[in-house]
Amino acid sequence: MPTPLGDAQRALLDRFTAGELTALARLISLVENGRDGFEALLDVLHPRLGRAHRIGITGPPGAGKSTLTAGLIRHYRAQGLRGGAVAVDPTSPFTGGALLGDRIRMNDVARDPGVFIRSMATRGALGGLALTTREVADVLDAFGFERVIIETVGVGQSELDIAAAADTTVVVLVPESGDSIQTMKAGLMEAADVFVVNKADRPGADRLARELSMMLHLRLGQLLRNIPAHHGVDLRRTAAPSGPVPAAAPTAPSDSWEIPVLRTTAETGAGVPELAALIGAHAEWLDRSGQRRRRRRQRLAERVREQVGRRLHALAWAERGGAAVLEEALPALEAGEVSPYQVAAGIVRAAVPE
Ligand SMILES: Nc1nc2c(ncn2[C@@H]2O[C@H](COP(=O)(O)OP(=O)(O)O)[C@@H](O)[C@H]2O)c(=O)[nH]1
Ligand SMILES: [Mg+2]
Repeated sequence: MPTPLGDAQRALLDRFTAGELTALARLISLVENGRDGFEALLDVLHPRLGRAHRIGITGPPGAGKSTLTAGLIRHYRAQGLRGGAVAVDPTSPFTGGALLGDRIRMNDVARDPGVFIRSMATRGALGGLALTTREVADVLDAFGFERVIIETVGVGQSELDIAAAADTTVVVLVPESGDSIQTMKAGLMEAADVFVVNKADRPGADRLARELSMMLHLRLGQLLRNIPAHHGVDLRRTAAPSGPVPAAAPTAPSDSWEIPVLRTTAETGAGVPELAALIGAHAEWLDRSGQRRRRRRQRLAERVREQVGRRLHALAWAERGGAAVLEEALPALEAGEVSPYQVAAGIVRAAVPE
């Protein structure tokens, strides 16, 4: 069991429950920095999770992810929904950071109590940045935000992991990335529930959108060929040019989600309502198809695995003196008197006595 809450933590939780934004900010900092008792706080918050729809926004740096995030939050606010966002992007933090442009765009939404925006510190996350980001998203969910946006730069595996933890993942590309479509990381393709071609005001946006649609169409066709025919219908035959269905128009089985491609100009807000509508349609599909339950179940199991890893790590290194054991063993290691495996086994034994 996590340690029980202390008085200060209980007081913080009361203010959090009352909807105080300063308490939310404080709690997020505790989680972000892995301060004493943060696991106990997350434990108490857990029953309050599950109301928010989580939206992952990922793509190359400068694609307009933050601009889109701000646009979506504005759109949700106009609908009376509250929106929280957490961004993992060391190159352009939401606040206090390098990009003046970001600050200006976020400022007008940042004064609103129904909005909370946070850039993640990318150092010192206990158990990894991806896990900590998901926990911050949990805190926003528990606070009562109906929409939680997680913005990440789609460059590395850990960023993709973050995006994959969302209910709906939006992959944002720009015309400049058109040439790289062939070489685009498979992971980024696989992660997408919705594709956005942003900066549609620039030349090449239409072409990129067409290429993406074509690629998705091809992939859908391939997918269908690998699905065994059901209800006596041979999908191969109906999809063939000579069949009753006109040329190359594979349609997905009725319970699958066809990944849409949308053009936006985030700077002017053009396409933002359409993006919100697509996210809403995907949310409905998640419910209808049972996918939301499946994804949440996987996420819960994954969280347990990650937390076990984090606890064992903390036990071995901080709480049962693993670092000191290693330090002490270094001369013997160097002299070849013990192997790294023997030292490691000793540290693990001290952490988890049999
Ligand atoms: N021309 C054009 N520029 C845009 C558009 N959306 C965003 N930008 C600009 O692109 C730059 C990067 O935007 P930002 O939202 O910070 O991108 P991020 O790094 O993906 O979060 C900023 O200077 C924006 O003003 C758009 O639709 N058209
Ligand atoms: Mg950004």
